[in-house]
Amino acid sequence: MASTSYVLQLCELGKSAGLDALGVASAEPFEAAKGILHTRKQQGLSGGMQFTFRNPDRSTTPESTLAEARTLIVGALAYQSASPPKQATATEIYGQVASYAQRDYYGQLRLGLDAIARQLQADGWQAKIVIDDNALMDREAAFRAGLGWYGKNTCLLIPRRGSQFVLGSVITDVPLPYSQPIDRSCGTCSLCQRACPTGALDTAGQLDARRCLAWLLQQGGIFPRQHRAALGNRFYGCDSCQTACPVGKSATGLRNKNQFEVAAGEGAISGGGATGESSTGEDTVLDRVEILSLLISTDEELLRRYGRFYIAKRQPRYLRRNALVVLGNTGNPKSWATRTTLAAALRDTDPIVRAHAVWAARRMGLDNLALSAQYDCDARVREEARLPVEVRTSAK
Ligand code: B12
Ligand code: SF4
Ligand code: SF4
Repeated sequence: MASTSYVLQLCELGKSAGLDALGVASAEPFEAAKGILHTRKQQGLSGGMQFTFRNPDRSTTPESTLAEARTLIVGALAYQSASPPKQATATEIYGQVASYAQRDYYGQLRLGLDAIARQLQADGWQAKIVIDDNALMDREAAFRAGLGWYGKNTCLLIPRRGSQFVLGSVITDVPLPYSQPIDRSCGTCSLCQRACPTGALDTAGQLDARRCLAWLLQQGGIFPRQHRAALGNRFYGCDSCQTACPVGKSATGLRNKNQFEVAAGEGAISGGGATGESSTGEDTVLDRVEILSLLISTDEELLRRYGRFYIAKRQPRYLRRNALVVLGNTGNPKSWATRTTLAAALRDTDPIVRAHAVWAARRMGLDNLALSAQYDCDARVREEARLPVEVRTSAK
């Protein structure tokens, strides 16, 4: 077995490359988590998601990624809280991008884990990095590596720092001493459950993906009608169950990466703090999207601008769909720019775009713009024209 000082040396490398917390765990299969994946699927709570649900054996068995796997070195990288939503004007309407997607945090995390993997390889060990990959349940790895505990928002909470972290692992064959999992719970707090706009979090700490806005924005097809109003101005991802969480909010500037406090995770062998911002070289901030300009953009432009997002089947129509729901919820019906853009979307060749444009128009009280939709050749568009829509109070 390699010594604790070797672990500390690896952690030091990760910290210097920007990681905020690190822990070490056994690469034994995650048997309990596998059972949970199967149960959630059977109960329908996975809402058609693939990800780790596609092949539960694989995503809970590190050996399926590296045959000789013995150890997981798990790293966490903090991301900044979302900037406050910018106010819509007559000509500009903004859709909010969730904090974790505003920059290429996964790229930064990869740099940190890569520093560790390269050292392991230089010392003759095998090492593979997995980040947000269907091959491994990242939160379960982080839990086992003592980085934090499961909150009722289902996220991995790091003590005193909260859940605004991305997680990833180096799977390796080196035998190392393991960190201890943290025995902690949320106690009587239930702020995240109450903050969820769609009631997607149950009291048993489970997430119902069929109601989770973060998933509904990524899923293909028609955006479920019953959750459109709750979407508000969210364009990609949802932060509500994390921003409601008090853990990590007490220390000043804790969520600001530049001032990030260096503090060791309790169960983890070593935690760390970034001394500066690492950069992947193409690290641009994308905290919000301008809805009207998105709606008049070409497919190529949309894929170029938002290509790092998870977009169902890589079809830009789903970016337009999400933008139209945001438009219905926040657009100004008196604005000429809004009406013109909406009129164009109502004539779009794509029925998914037309269907959501009908809803957006009606949500803003602009039924007159969408009258011809009742004769549309596509049943989904006709349905949007027929079913009742609650007109926004601010649009009346
Ligand atoms: C599928 C997925 C989603 C789905 C489903 C999320 C979910 N809760 O399952 C959707 C699209 C909704 C989603 C949303 C988000 N995601 Co996501 N997602 C994933 C992915 C790909 C797999 C997660 C998974 O396996 N889920 C399956 C379920 C069964 O797992 P679980 O909920 O973790 O289950 C455990 C707990 O429930 C616990 N448990 C069981 N019973 C009980 C009971 C109680 C009381 C408690 C407390 C716990 C508990 O044990 C279970 C098994 O380990 C991972 C990446 C990866 N490869 O791991 C990222 C990941 C989980 N997502 C991440 C992020 C950042 C998000 C968002 C914050 C993004 C956003 N702002 O929109 C939201 C958060 C929503 C939320 N509350 O979870 C991070 C989480 C980081 C963290 N600190 O936890 C991950 C790890 C990506 C990464 N590599 O950083 N995500
Ligand atoms: S991400 Fe949003 S919709 Fe999903 S559980 Fe959290 S608060 Fe609810
Ligand atoms: S808001 Fe409360 S219940 Fe939810 S994760 Fe945070 S501490 Fe736990």
